[in-house]
Amino acid sequence: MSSFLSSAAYGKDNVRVLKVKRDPTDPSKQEVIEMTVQVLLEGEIETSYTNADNSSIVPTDTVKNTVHILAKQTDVWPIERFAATLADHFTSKYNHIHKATAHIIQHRWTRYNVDGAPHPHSFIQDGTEVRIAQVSKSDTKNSKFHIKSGIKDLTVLKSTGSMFYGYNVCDYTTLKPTTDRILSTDVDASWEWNPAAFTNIRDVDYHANAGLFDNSYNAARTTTLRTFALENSASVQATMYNISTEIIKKVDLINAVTFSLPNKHYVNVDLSWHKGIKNLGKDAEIFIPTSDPNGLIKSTVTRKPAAKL
Ligand code: AZA
Repeated sequence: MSSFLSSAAYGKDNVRVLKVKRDPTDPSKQEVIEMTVQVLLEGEIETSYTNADNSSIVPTDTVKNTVHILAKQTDVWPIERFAATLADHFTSKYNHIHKATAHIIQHRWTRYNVDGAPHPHSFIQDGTEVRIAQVSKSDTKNSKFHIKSGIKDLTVLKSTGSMFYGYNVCDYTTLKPTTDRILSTDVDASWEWNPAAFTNIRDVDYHANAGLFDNSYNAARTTTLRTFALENSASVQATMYNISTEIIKKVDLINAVTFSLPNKHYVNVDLSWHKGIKNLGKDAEIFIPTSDPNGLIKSTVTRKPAAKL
């Protein structure tokens, strides 16, 4: 046969969990976390594909049960810790599973105020934005935890403070340059942690307890929103680069920042055909939101290794 199994992974996707944490001194005071979990396993599983031999398969149903049981038995805040717990579990428990990758989407539940005070156990889903963590762990000697964190589906728009001119012009170009346009995107940002700082699960716990993942998530989100608002953007490319370099500057243990941003066009419409209505340039008030096609701009900015002395 002239083909071979060159890659294989399997597991459970879309495992949904909500965990409630009660304040021991007042059980009506609670926190919640809602997650959608994916776990993929790799290792000596080849014959399950090539020989229909199921003996190496830890059933995906078992993977789902494990997510529920470890969610009950361990601390799942922040999601980087829970993803690391899952990846560590599968590579430790099964000798023939050599790599596990846990990907967690945390849905947004924000405590809300009632009569001016934060309610102890009522939350609002304020938007589609989610927080992401992905942890990969292999069982080879000295292998580290490879952790990625991120934000997805944070939708933003600014109605001025964005330009686009000076681009390549050729015989296919119809786009007009502008010094004032609407800029809108769904932020998809992720940052990769330096694996050298995460040699075992205790390192992950240590940094989680010290607030590293939560503080960095807040810093990345704030930096993204601040720069988006404050900068007079030359392009999506330039803005995402500036945000990425700022995040790398702020958090020492972040090695790389990746952005994938749709440029969701809002097209200024010419209404001059109707009684000479002025709606272009400085008179622009009416725009047509277009869902497609959209620009799609991606980048990864990586920390330069420190110079050797
Ligand atoms: N980047 C932008 O910010 N705006 C654009 C582009 C681009 O690459 N292309 N058209 N409009």
